[in-house]
Amino acid sequence: MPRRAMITGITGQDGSYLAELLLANGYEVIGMVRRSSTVNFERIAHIQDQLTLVPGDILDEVSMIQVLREHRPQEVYNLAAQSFVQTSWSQPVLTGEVTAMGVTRILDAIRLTDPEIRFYQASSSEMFGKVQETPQLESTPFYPRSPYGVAKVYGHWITVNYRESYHMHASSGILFNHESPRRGLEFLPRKVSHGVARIKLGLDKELRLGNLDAKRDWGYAGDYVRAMWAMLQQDEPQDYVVATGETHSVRELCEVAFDRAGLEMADHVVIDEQFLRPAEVDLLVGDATKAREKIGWETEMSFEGLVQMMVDADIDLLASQTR
Ligand code: NDP
Ligand code: GDR
Repeated sequence: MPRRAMITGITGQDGSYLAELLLANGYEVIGMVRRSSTVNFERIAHIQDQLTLVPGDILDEVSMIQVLREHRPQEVYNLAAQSFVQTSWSQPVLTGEVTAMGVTRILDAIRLTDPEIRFYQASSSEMFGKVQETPQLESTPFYPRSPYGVAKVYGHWITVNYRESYHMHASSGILFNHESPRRGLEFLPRKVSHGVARIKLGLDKELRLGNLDAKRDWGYAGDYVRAMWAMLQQDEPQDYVVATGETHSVRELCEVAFDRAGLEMADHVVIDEQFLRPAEVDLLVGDATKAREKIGWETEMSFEGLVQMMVDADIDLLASQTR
């Protein structure tokens, strides 16, 4: 019998890469999708015929109990979230309902239907926020700096709590920023790769950005979903930091991207206050020693390679759309 996994957030960046990985590993993949007035399956269109997509919402526990009862997965990956940090200030309550309380709802749905299910929670380096030590690892205290970060801290601790209260196989992956050509257009690296491509093709002249000095540990989403799967294959549930161990500023990322397209960053980047945040996370850099040693996780993509791949992909995409 093939193993069965259920993914919440399958229509997102990570959901699409994780679904590909699980299919390649011989899984039957159940994707929970929320109702919307227009279909948004772009990221999974190429594998849709191999997936079972079922309706459900992380805001609605009954819908998840229903899905779990009907499809009986052995593994559940909770990727659903309001995941854009900036939006979490304008929609703090929604962010809390989805990104924090949503985790309790799915954990409880699992507890009620089949507590043997192995559970993955998509925790985030945003929980470290105003960092208390550098680099950040599993034992680093949290100090979130946005409603999103606060919600993720809740999601993280409720996962730990269900593990300790009910002996569930629940693990939390503290993932640092990871990107790809499938990243949403509002996130910085994709905004830059897409903006550079538009300028290259003569569709735009400028790219409006916020804080160029923030530093992040950026990796490739395709590498990071391997860590999610590996965590659920361990005998013991645990929490792991997943990161490259390198940090770069927004400015450096822009330089690599503009350079790839043969353009000068200084000619096109404009600072626009609307993209500054009420509280910033200045520096993130992770120490993934535990993930390397315990689950054998390695990153394969370099920072430059990632940014260049995203710029190339956006130039190809826009060129094909304008032809
Ligand atoms: P995306 O924003 O690309 O995807 C989020 C997914 O959540 C989408 O499929 C979205 O569905 C779904 N979703 C949102 N609200 C609900 C809801 N009420 N019910 C059910 N599904 C919902 O995020 P990523 O793929 O980048 O990230 C995946 C997870 O990992 C998120 O939890 C994120 O917070 C976390 N994370 C991401 C990192 C990164 O760098 N990418 C780093 C650390 C953590 P729809 O398509 O319908 O909007
Ligand atoms: P982040 O990602 O907030 O780290 O959260 P994002 O790419 O949005 O921002 C990275 C950094 O770039 C700075 N920045 C800008 N950001 C955006 N989006 N737009 C701009 O114009 C801009 N200018 C500068 C930001 O201030 C920030 O410092 C991502 C999300 O995927 C979360 O869900 C995830 O948990 C964390 O990564 C780890």
